[in-house]
This record gives sequence, structure tokens and C-alpha cells, in this order.
Amino acid sequence: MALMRPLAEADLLLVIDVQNDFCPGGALGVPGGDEVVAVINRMAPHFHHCVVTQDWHPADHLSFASSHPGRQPLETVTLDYGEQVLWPDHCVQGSHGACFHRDLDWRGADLVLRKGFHRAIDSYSAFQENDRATPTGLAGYLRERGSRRLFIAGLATDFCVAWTALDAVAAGFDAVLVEDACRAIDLDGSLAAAMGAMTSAGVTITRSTAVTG
Ligand code: VGL
Ligand code: ZN
Repeated sequence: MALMRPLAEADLLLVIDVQNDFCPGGALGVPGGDEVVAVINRMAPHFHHCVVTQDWHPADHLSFASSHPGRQPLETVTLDYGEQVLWPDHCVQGSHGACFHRDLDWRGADLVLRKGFHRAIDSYSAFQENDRATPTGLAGYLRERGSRRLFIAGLATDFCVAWTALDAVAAGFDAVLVEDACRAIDLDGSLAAAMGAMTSAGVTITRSTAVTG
């Protein structure tokens, strides 16, 4: 695989939702989710810039099955903007589950971007909420600061990572998915669908050794 070094000022590492609730033992534990930590920590020093995101829900968030009496996690409901998967309560603002994995080295991050804090709108993507209309401000931040190529890692490949990568391309950035620095939930073929959508959209798929050598 072609080495993607040397990384330039315009290259940025975008780390999605490496939080306790998405790691094994967490409320929405992704299989092997904690394994991305070491890979991300190895890549981070190669970048001039890094942004980390944090899923950050109020306790009564409408993406929680508990907010819909009689409904179970992984069922879908119709919210104002359309279909929404229901999840177990996770990443509640200020909770231990919402904290980054304790070994994730995010000290060098330029920005911690929180998302999903509007009660009635989920936000998988770091760019845009699930109503596909409410921006998080990340595109403007990255443009103003001269970022052009985003290396994307974290959890989960088939939800927040994929939606972020697709929106990155739509916003005019080059998106590079670092496959071994991500893990998937894989709900009803969602991983294959997400990989197909990212490839079709022009997201480059690579491995962390393309960065670290
Ligand atoms: C995520 C489901 C619900 C993710 C966040 O980070 O992929 N998935 N909230
Ligand atoms: Zn969430």
C-alpha cells in the first residue's frame, strides 16, 4: 500500500466517538471497539491536526428506546425527519459512558466536537444531524482552518464513521477511511452497505500502516 506520508498541514485525523459506551462492556458496545485505541494512538503523532468527536445525548434523547414506551432497542421509529433506529441509552451527557476510552490519547486534539445534543434529532455524522439539515459547524471549522484531507477513524464504521465520511465528501473534503482503526456494529448487513456507499462516493479506504509506515 502506498505510504501516505509525509502528512501535510491540510491533513487531519478525525476520530469518531471512541467512548466507553461504544467499547465492550458499554451500553452500546461495539465488538472489538477498544481495539481501535492503540491504532489511533499510533497514528496521531503523524498528524499536525486532530479533531475528536463525542456522542453527547440528553438523558431523554429520542433515539433512545426508553423514550418510546413499549419499544425495544434496534427497532425503528418515525421521527419528524424520518426513520430512526432506536438504541439503548448511551453517551448521556456527563456520564462515564460518554467519556473517551481512558487510554485514548486525545491531548493533542485541536477540537472536541460534541453532537447529538438536540433531544429530537440524532446525529451520526460529525457534519450534519440526522434531519440532514442541521449542521454541526464542523465543515466551516475545517474550511476556515485549511483542512482538506480527512483521515477518519473510530466507532462505529457503519454508523457514525460512515455518515461522517459520506458527508465529508459531500462537503468537498477528501475522505480517507482508516479501516483497521474502526469497528462496526453490523446490524442487518449495515457494514457491507456502508462500505459500498463509501466506495461509491469516492471515499479512499486505507490501513493505518499507510500513515505510520
Ligand atoms: C453511534 C449509534 C448511536 C455511533 C452513535 O457512534 O456509531 N451509533 N449513536
Ligand atoms: Zn448516539
